[in-house]
Amino acid sequence: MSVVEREVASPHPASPKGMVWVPGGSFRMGSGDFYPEERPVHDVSVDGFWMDEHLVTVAQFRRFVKATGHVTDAERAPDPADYPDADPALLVPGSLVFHRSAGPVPLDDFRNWWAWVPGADWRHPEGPQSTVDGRQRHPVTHVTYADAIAYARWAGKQLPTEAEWEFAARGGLDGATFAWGDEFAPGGRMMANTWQGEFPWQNLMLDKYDGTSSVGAFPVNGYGLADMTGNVWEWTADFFTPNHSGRAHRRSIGMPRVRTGGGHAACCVPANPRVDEPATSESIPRRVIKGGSHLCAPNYCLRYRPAARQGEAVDTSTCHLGFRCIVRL
Ligand SMILES: [Ca+2]
Repeated sequence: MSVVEREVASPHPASPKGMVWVPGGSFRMGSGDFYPEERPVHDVSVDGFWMDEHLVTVAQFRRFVKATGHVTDAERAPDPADYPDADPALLVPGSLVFHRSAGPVPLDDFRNWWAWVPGADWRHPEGPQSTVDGRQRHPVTHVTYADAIAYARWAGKQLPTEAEWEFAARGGLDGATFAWGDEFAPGGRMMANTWQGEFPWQNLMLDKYDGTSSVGAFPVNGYGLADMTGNVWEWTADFFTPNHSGRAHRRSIGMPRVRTGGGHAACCVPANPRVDEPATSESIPRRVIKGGSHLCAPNYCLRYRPAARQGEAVDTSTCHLGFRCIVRL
């Protein structure tokens, strides 16, 4: 028996449309080489599942809205009862939009590049005067966690857990820094839509894209998944934890798998872990987002890696956050 057990083929002959089979297996989740929230590296196993081969696009989200009449959170005025400390004048429909600064700015204050823009939503990503014309195959943005869940339910799908997402992003390259290996731009080839240059003012666009890009504009990973790195961050179903060491709110679905291969002593690997309780200290819970975005730059946010993770408040929508879905057996 090998240390990494994998079902190499789908148990079903026909793929759901637009989805690829991600075989189950064990992997090393997290990284000890970058940010503290990614530590410690630990063994995890996940069962196989189907995953959208690309991010949910503007066109796909439009079909969902047409079918259901769904109104996104960004298109609705926040309820003052939920935000007792907020200026009522600011409780209008809107979303967070990135603005490039004119020059270098202190990186410890995100207000130097993020602005709350009334009228920004998935149809108007930069504000009310903007449109998604010509961007139908770009990932939908300005969606909250609830919006992503609503879409997934309509599609008969789910959002991935963090472990499922990270396993999928690694594409079979267990322990690699990036989804395609250990080198950022192998042979000079850009592998994802990130930010090259000094964030947040100098975007060199070596990858040719300022802002979002059409899904699938960059090479797919080992499982055939596009844009698991960069373009936009992706919602996952897990609540955020400051790192991987806490087990208080973490549970596994199914029996732990016993590893006996490789001459190592047998040990137990958590199967299908998920964090399904929020931190009690958060008035608005945060969920894990993965993958990094077109705004991730080495000088500020080297998070265009499978192990990278951030917490995002569930009521937040931005111009660099979207999602994709999975289907479990
Ligand atoms: Ca870019």
